[in-house]
Parts: sequence; structure tokens; C-alpha cells
Amino acid sequence: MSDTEALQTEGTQAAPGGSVDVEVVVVGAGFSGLYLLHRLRGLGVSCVVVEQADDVGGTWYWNRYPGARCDIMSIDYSYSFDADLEAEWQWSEKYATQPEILDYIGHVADRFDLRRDIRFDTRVEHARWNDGDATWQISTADGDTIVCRFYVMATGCLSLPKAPEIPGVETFAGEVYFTGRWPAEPVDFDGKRVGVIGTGSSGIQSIPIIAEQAAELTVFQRTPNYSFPAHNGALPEHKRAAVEGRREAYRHEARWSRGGVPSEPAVDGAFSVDQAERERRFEKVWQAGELIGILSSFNDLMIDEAANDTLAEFVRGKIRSMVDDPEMAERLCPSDYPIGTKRPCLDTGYYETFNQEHVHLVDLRETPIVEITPTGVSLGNAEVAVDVLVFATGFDAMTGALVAVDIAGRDAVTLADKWADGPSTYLGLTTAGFPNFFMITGPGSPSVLSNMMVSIEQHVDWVVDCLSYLRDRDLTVIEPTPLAEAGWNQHVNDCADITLYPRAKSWYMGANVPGKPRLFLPYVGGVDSYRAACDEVVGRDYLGFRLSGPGGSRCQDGVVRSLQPDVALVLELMDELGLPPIESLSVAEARTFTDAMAAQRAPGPDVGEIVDGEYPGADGDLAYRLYRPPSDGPHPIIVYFHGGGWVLGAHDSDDPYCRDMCVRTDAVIVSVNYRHAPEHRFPAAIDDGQAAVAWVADHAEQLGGLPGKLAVAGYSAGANIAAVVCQLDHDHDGPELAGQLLLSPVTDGAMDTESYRENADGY
Ligand code: FAD
Ligand code: N01
Repeated sequence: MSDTEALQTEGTQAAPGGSVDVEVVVVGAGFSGLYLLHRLRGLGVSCVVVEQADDVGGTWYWNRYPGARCDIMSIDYSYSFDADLEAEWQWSEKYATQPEILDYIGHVADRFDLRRDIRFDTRVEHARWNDGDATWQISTADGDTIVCRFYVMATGCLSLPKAPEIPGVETFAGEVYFTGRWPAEPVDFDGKRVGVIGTGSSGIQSIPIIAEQAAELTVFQRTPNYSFPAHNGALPEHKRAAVEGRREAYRHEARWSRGGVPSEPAVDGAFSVDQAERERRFEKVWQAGELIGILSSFNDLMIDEAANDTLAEFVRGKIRSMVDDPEMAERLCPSDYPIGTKRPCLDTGYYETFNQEHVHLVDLRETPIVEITPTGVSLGNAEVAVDVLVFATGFDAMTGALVAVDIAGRDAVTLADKWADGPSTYLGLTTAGFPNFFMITGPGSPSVLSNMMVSIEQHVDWVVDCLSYLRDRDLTVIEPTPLAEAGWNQHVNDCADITLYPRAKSWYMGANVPGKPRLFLPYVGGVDSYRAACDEVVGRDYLGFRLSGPGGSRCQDGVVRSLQPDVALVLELMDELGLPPIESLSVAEARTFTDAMAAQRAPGPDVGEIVDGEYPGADGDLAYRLYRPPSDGPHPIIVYFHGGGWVLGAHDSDDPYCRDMCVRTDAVIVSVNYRHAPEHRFPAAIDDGQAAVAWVADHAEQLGGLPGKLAVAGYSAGANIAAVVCQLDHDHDGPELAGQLLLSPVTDGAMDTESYRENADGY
């Protein structure tokens, strides 16, 4: 246990505990709120659920647009907490429609007699924490207040439609519909001219059905999406086999899977196989129509742009093959963001819809909407006349419904103020300054990146177990500490930063809402890792939470995940392999080990040319490998020194990295070998480094370099060599260098130097 984690017992004075109307107020009667109510009843805790709609259902109450259905298989996208419920409900198809899902939710509400504790048609508008008696006061739009001990927002990640942000909407004289607020009564498009604005999942699901009825359909597309055919129908055989007779085991696998659906994670990268094998695998997932499998057909699709582009190009090829008009096909092909970084879609006949004569596509990047007029959509020079407008323009996702309520915590600080620069949470469940306040699938949890049912059940179970823990110990207040929260935020960001997700203007990034802070909102580390972190927090006596009440007051402060995620991955891999720590290996063993690890990794992008050769080192010839970019030369040259603690590696051991650097910098990379310790003691490596830079400078032209454009780079120990060589060349009139690039150059183990304080970021 570290010092910061030491259990601090802060006396046993009773924390206040004023009287309450009800122990728990839950806002929202979707999947989350209903399960929470059921579990709290089981715990014998009084609870009221407040819901603005007139019935249960949440997402599936509001999104009644034509074609609405789930895109995680219904057998997975359903509650798992009750075996009898599972046994008695049979889904009619692989991906159930909205009416069937709403029926299911209604069935659950009836079966567990939930409606009697739900206040429908009631919108929560304010919530105030009262520090004096440790209660929340919840105020509704109709002027009622409810005083409670614990306050849970089960308000959904995709429940607050965003404004369309197009001038003139209110002037439109025809019918207007929002997919996220679709009326209960059927909408008749028959013989009408319909405009659909938006091509996210809602647009892509509804467009083919609206096209079946409308006289003319115009789709207004700002960003094309990647969509895969759902191949809906009966439950696939492999799924039936995976579940039959072992449902509980199957559900357990889902809880400990990466995305909330049992699946075999890919162990190889996209470039570890040839193109034919890549295409074969992509074709297999295309035919399967399963969202979770698609992005995990190789292990590097979401972290390596070149790998990602192989899948993106495969899908673009499919779009071109399905859409007859080549120009229309190109407009439907996404090209300016990695596939998967905006949520991909599953569809039924979406692309083929554009082959129909009465279906038109307006590319808003070519002709933006100027305004909505009383009769249609003005594109500046032209107007598209419509009778009906459908806004499939999405949601203020993940934070919208939370900050829409005026929630004031300690010292009257509001959630909206605290999150002005983006949400800050501990585990996506709680936030410092807001005691006894919980969010279900809040920002910083896997939520929208997972099968939400698994994430919802996990969050609800965690909250209910927490309340049970508090009750058993006569504790009444729980709040995360700033340290724990900062650590979690850092971990969430670090996980996102090693992926391609932040590259897209997506709702995951808050980019769809003008003025919303840009940061990656969900936790991308996986349902399994996340669950492990939540369990660990509990197992370490609610690490990072301050607990108080008549039963005492304590806090075990600390950070649950302090290791950089990529480092953690390597360590976990080594742990799984059962290898001894590298520092305990002999030099020969360590070299064998790193060679074996290097053989496993993805090869890196293609470059224009690779040339192996030798240069005169300080004490004999040494090998180098030259990477030339695909573009026409001459190019700048970078002399590169590999990493490996002065002991390991060679001129070709950082091959993927050198390829990547070559392609991205458009420079020739000359990766040089140097003599290693312990056989060759200091300063052998430095001497070779100087010799290498001098030789490359002298031969720059023959190597295809631009005169005067020579830089030196290195990784880890190689960066130390690069730094020293640059210094020596500077001091002793060596070759003129245009720059140096030092990656992870550990020059001093101490962390209290000026340089470290000024420059070090993160861990
Ligand atoms: P919601 O279902 O959003 O319920 C929140 C409830 O809170 C709503 O009823 C709302 O009215 C109420 N509420 C909000 N604010 C207030 C307030 N201030 N006062 C009173 N009441 C309030 N996820 C998947 O994993 N798989 C899928 O296939 C899938 N398909 C989806 C399809 C669509 C069209 C959409 C929009 C989302 C989909 N999702 C899917 C995500 C989906 O939102 C979740 O799976 C899940 O339904 C969320 O349940 P919830 O109870 O947490 O929130
Ligand atoms: O919303 P979206 P959605 N002018 O934000 C465009 C879940 N879901 O309701 O990309 C013109 O994805 C916007 O363009 P751009 C799922 O998680 C699941 O479709 O911002 N266009 C985009 O094309 C999903 O991701 C299912 O450039 C404007 C579209 O509107 C999430 O809910 C079904 C615009 C919005 O797409 C949200 O999906 C439905 C403007 N002013 C939803 N403003 C399943 O299949 C926005 N757009 C399970």
C-alpha cells in the first residue's frame, strides 16, 4: 500500500443525516432506471423513479422512427439478471425492431411491478445538495420537491436530441419530425416529398423505409458514414450454439469481454497477413453483419491508421459496388476520418436505396444548407421543395441530459460549471464535489462503446452494492476524492490517445455540438478492464472515495490505474507469457526475448525503398538500413539510433517505427547499428554514433539526401546517443545538423530536476 493509499480514519463523529422522503431518487425509466428500481427494492431501499415521458422505455420510447432497431443482437442486448425472464422472452429476430424492444421493456415493467414507483410525465429540473443534513433536494418542472439521500441520473447517453442548428426551421410550413422524438402515431409519407437531414445511424436506418413510401426523397448528407449490412433475420446458428444450454456462462463471458459481447479478440495485425487474407477476413465480417466483430477483425484497426485504412478501403469498395452511379457512390464514400472513429452503422438496403430514381443525395459539403424556408431547404442558388422534413441530426451525447438538469453540489457549484471544460468523473460513476450522486453509464465509462445492457447492469450492480456496503457500516455519505478523479481522467485520456478515435469530429468527441468541449467522452479500455478497475476500487475498501456517517469517517485515497495503458498492455502480455522480468534475464536471454517480441509486432507501413548497407564505424564496418519514402527525392535525411538500453537491438530492430517515421516525415531514415554493451564499453556506442552521422553527412547526396537537411533521432538509449552526438558535433565543428528528435530519452533517473518539472507530462 502506498503512502497516498494509507487508510485515513478521520474519527468517528457522526455525519449529519436529515430525514428524507425516500432513500433514492432515480431519474429516467429506460433500461437503467428500471433495473435500478428493481435492485433497490431487492435491497429494501425506498426509491422513486422520475421520468419525463408518460411510460417506460427511454431510448425505445422516444425513437419510434421507421426502421428503428438495435444493432447489437437482441440476445445480447437484453437483461441478464433474471434467468426466468431470459427463459420466457423469445426475440423474433437477430436485431429486434423498436416496437418489439419497447414491448420487452413494458413486459419487464409489468413482470416486476415497477410502474407503481415511477412518476411519469415529470421532468427533473433542479437538484441541490444540502451539506448540513447530507440530503439531496430534487425539484421537478411541476414544482414538487423530493428529499432523498442518494440521487442517481439514469438519464441515458443518447437521450437529449441536439438542436438542428439550421436557421429557419420554425418557418417551415410542412410537417417536421425528429428521429429522437418520433410521435407514437404512424407518420404517413405516402405521395409526399420528404427531406431527411443527417446520415448517422438514425438516418441510415430510416432512409430505406421512408424511400419505400415517399414520392420523392432527398437525403441531405454532411458527412458520409461507414455502414455494414445487418443481414437481419433469424438468430445465426453460431450464436444459438454459443448460448444454448449455457446461457449463464455465456452472459459471464459477455461481462468479461471487451465490448460486452463474447468474441474472440484478434491476436494479429492487419499487415501480418497478405492482402488476400485481409480481404477474406473483412468479407467474413461483412457477411456476418455484427458490429462488434467488424472493428476487431485485426488487433490494430483502431490504433494504426494504415491498418484502419485497409478496412476503410474495403468498405468503400463495397459502396462503389452497390451504388450504380459512380459520382453518387463517391459522395457516399467516407474518406476523411478513420473507420470506426465515428460510430459505424448497420443497415438494411441503405446504399441500394440510392439506386432508385426518386431518391436524391445532396452533398452538404458541396452545397451547404443556407436556411430552411416555409417550403423547403434553401441551398443558396437552389431550393429543394419538400412537404416533410425529418431531422436525424443526433444527440448532445453523454453529458447533455446530465447538465440539462441544474445540479448543484457542495458549495453550490453546479455540474455544468464544473464540467465547463469537459466532464470529469471517477469511473464515469461519480464526480468530486457531488456527494451521494451517481451516473449510470456516465462519461469516462465504456457505455456507448459497448453493448449498453452489459454496461448498464454493471453500473447498477456497482451502485446498489455500494449502497448496501454503506448501509451495513452505518455510513451515509460517499464522494470521490480529487486525486482519484484526476487519476481516472488521465487514464481515460491516455487510453483514448493511443487510439485513432480522437481523429474524427464525432459525437464521441463532443464535436457535433457547437461550443461543446472536445475530448473523448467514453472509456475505450474495454468492458473487461473497466469492470476489473471498478471491482478493484471496491476490493481496496472503496479506493479513492471518502466515506462518512454515524459509523465513522474514512478515506483510502489513491489512483486505481496509474500505469500508462500501452505499458500496462506489454506488462500484461509478459505476465500472460509467464516470463521472468527482463532485468533478471542474462544478456543472451534478453536479446532472444526482444527478438521474439519483435517478430510478433505489426510490420509498419510500406515505404518507397529499403536498402541495407554498411558504414565505417569507429572500429570497423557496421550495418545500416535505409528507408526511402515513396515520393520523388531528394529528401531530408534522419540518422536514427535504435533503442535497447545500450545492450539490445540492431539497425533493423525498430523497423515498423522507422517505416512509420519515413512515411510521415517524408524523409530518408538511415537506421544505423552501433556497438553494444557489455561487450563494448562506453564510449564505443557514442564513437560509432559520431562516425555514422559524419559518414551520412559526407554521403548525403549518394543516399538521396537534400544538402543541409540532416537531422539526428533516437529512441530511448538511442536518443541518448543522438543527444550526445548532436552536442559533440556542435562543440567540435561536426556536420551541420538541422534538428534532433529524442524519443523517451531517459537522461537522469531522478524526477526532481528542473528539466523534468518543466517538460515532463503525464507519468
Ligand atoms: P435512456 O433509454 O436514454 O433513458 C433515459 C430516460 O431518462 C429517458 O426516458 C428520458 O426521458 C429520461 N430523462 C432524461 N432526463 C430527464 C429529466 N431531466 N427528468 C426526467 N426524465 C428524464 N445501445 C446498444 O448497446 N445497442 C443498440 O443496439 C442500441 N441501439 C440504439 C438505438 C437508438 C435509436 C439509440 C438512440 C440508442 C441506441 N443504443 C443502443 C443506446 C441506448 O441509448 C442504450 O442502449 C439504452 O437504451 C440506454 O438506456 P438508459 O436507461 O440508460 O437511457
Ligand atoms: O445521430 P448522429 P444518430 N446540418 O449524431 C448530421 C445510436 N443509434 O441519431 O456527421 C446537416 O450519429 C450529422 O452530420 P455530421 C448510435 O450510437 C443507434 O443517427 O455531424 N447535418 C450526422 O450525419 C448512434 O451513433 C442506432 O457531419 C447535420 C447526423 O446528422 C447514436 O445513437 C440507431 C446537422 C447525426 O448523426 C446517434 O445516432 C440510431 C446539421 N446542422 C441511433 N447536424 C442503431 O442502429 C447534424 N447533422 C442501434
